[in-house]
Amino acid sequence: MYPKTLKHPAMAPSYEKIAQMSALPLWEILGDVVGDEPVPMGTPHIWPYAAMRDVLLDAGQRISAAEAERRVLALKNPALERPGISQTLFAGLQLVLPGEVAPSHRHSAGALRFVLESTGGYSAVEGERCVMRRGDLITTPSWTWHDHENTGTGPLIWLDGLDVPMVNFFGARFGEELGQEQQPILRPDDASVSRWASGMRPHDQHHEQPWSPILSYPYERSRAALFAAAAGATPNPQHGFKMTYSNPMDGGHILPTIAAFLQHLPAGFESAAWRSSEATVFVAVEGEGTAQIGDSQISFGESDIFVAPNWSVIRLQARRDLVLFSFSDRAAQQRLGFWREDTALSD
Ligand code: 1HN
Repeated sequence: MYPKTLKHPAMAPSYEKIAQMSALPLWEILGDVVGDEPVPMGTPHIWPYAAMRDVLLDAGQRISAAEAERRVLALKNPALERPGISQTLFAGLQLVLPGEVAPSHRHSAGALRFVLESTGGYSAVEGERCVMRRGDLITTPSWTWHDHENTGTGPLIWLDGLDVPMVNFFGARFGEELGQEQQPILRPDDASVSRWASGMRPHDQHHEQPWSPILSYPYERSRAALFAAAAGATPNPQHGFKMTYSNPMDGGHILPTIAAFLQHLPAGFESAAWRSSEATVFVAVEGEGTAQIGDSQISFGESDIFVAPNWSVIRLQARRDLVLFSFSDRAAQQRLGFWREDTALSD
């Protein structure tokens, strides 16, 4: 608990007594409690998709989606104790085989799904089926019922991103099973896209919750928006062309805790260095590149997943035309008022 070399050795005789009283002399540990700037938590790391997919498909032969409840391989940061990809975020790869259903439940943790492989299927959220195609982003806000079904002929695989570590940090974890495999469907497929995602909103519907009423951001639309914005524009030095998935009610993030982004780096683009107080999970949707994160050099291709811990310096390079999806805890940090970035780093 105390530093090896005490700052105030003259006080040492009283430290045993202070410890026995379940107290701490702040003057010895102030730097650990406040400090000048963040210390990155966890380590940069990459999970190559091909290898993860093999293990996941093997699990698919041995345990059913119903038995598993959720057939998910959690991506555990090698430098953290808890099963998170960062101190604040949970990430996992989930497999649902043809004909299988992951049964309906709900919980305090909010989630997003980024679809990596699909021949047909959907995630049902709060009475609505969100169709799953590669590159689609689907959200499951806190305490919304959700179940998943593969209606295709091949494996359905996606990246799960959840705010589980944040919910657990607060000790606010609740959960409930529906008791039936699938929830009743109340609206047409992708109703939230047609109702809320066209720059219009329904006159007679209110949406007071702190998340986006759009539950699905289809890749076709997101990619088209990204490339339209990039056409003829100058890339941002740190991010290339980058867009934020946004809440049409207020322009904020998709979830109160998790922000999501899609960015395009043209072949050959080398970004300037950047860091921010958020931890970010990246997945390459198209192309390949390299990332320098802190002291780690990472080479990635399609569907590979890698993490940048909070306050780690990030540089991205596109070997081929690159589309990167990412999610981070920026939404929570901005709501709480302490998110910061630093773009003035010298190379
Ligand atoms: C969960 O409910 C799902 O519903 C996926 O698909 C991953 C990881 C931790 C806790 C709950 C799902 C999860 C999860």
